[in-house]
Amino acid sequence: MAKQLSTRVAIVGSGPAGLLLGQLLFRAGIDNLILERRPLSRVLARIRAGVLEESTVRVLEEAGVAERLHREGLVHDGIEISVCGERRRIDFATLTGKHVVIYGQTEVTKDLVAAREAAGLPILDEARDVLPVDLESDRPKVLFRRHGEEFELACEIVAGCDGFHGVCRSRIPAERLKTFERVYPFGWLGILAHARPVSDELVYAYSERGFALFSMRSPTVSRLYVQCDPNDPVEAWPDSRVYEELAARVGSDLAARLERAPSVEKSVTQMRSFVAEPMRFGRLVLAGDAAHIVPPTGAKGLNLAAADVAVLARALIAFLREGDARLLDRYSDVALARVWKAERFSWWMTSLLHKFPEGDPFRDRLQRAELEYLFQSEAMQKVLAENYTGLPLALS
Ligand code: FAS
Ligand code: PHB
Repeated sequence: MAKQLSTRVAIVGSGPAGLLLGQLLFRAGIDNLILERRPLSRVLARIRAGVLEESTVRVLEEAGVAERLHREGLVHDGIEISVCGERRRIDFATLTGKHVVIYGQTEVTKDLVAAREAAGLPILDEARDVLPVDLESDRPKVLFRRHGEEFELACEIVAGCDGFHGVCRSRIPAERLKTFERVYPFGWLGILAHARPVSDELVYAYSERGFALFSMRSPTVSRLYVQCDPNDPVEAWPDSRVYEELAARVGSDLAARLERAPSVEKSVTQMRSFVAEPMRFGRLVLAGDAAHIVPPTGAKGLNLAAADVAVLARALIAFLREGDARLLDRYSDVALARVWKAERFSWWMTSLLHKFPEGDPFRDRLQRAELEYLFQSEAMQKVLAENYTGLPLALS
């Protein structure tokens, strides 16, 4: 016999989307419970995104978890684009009056988990065989197993924040779900190293050998990426090869500043664009990577998750506190309007900066022309700057 539990919002997944939603609902006095498949220690150890839009910082402030972010985050007013060694700075402050904050997703997750634990709120990690059911009724449930026990969690809303490989999206009947996908013919090999960044700001580099990104987590920790074959095992990329390619893909002045410190983390990230529509089915709502994926070139993944949650939290608070379903009924449309603009920008940045496999000379010439146009046109630089720093967040 399954053990009976109940809450108002069952949140599946304790990544940034699930944790942020849980925190915003808690601060609005709405009972919620988070189910997480992995041990919490695994969740806290993940190295993922590094760039926060101002609107994401605002949402984290609203959640009451931005104090360390303001203390330790690095405010950046621009990035540099390098094309075969020649660089052009994209000046966010001048072009948009906005900036971004460099603060690792790992730290955002730690801050959200710390806030949840301080409030004495549960994260049921190592939850297995999670299965949302009765989603078209007004009393959905989530079945799961944990530490050998069977559970039945009664709720009013199931929030699918369980990422691209989660279970929630699959609980929408195929005939009610439309998906859109583009898989890229390359991946990113990323390393983390205790080494001073080569530049004060991020450098995105196009070269005939492939893309490279020089990012950071602090003035003494570099986060570095090189375009690689999507099927490359990390073993194919010893540090010596990573640093050789990083140096070869950017101008000699930056290459000379590359401190070749041993990597403390190394992983290959696949590159895909993906959207599932709608982001709601009955009492199930999707947020974050559960509903959409972007290639990380535009630094949008984490920021899109935060934007979904900013809208969803408002919709659930109105619905569960005042019985007002209007924003909940509009949630999918409002979220997807932003998602598709971020999908476009992420696809554009990826297509602009990566070396595509041979075979399409016309495409290659268009790419070089677009890079040249970006370097020459302030209008084009403004388009990049306003998308990179984040479009205005529509909450209804
Ligand atoms: P997440 O995937 O972070 O969280 C989902 C959670 O649900 C996980 O903890 C998972 O264990 C859990 N879960 C899954 N199935 C479950 C189930 N059945 N039951 C219970 N729990 C379940 N974005 C950038 O902007 N820049 C980057 O550089 C970048 N790098 C990335 C590298 C990698 C390897 C990956 C996978 C993603 C990267 N992203 C990057 C995107 C990433 O930051 C996501 O956008 C962000 O984690 C989205 O957060 P969530 O939607 O919470 O999903
Ligand atoms: C990172 O620092 O991990 C990072 C920064 C910018 C990106 C992608 C990843 O576009």
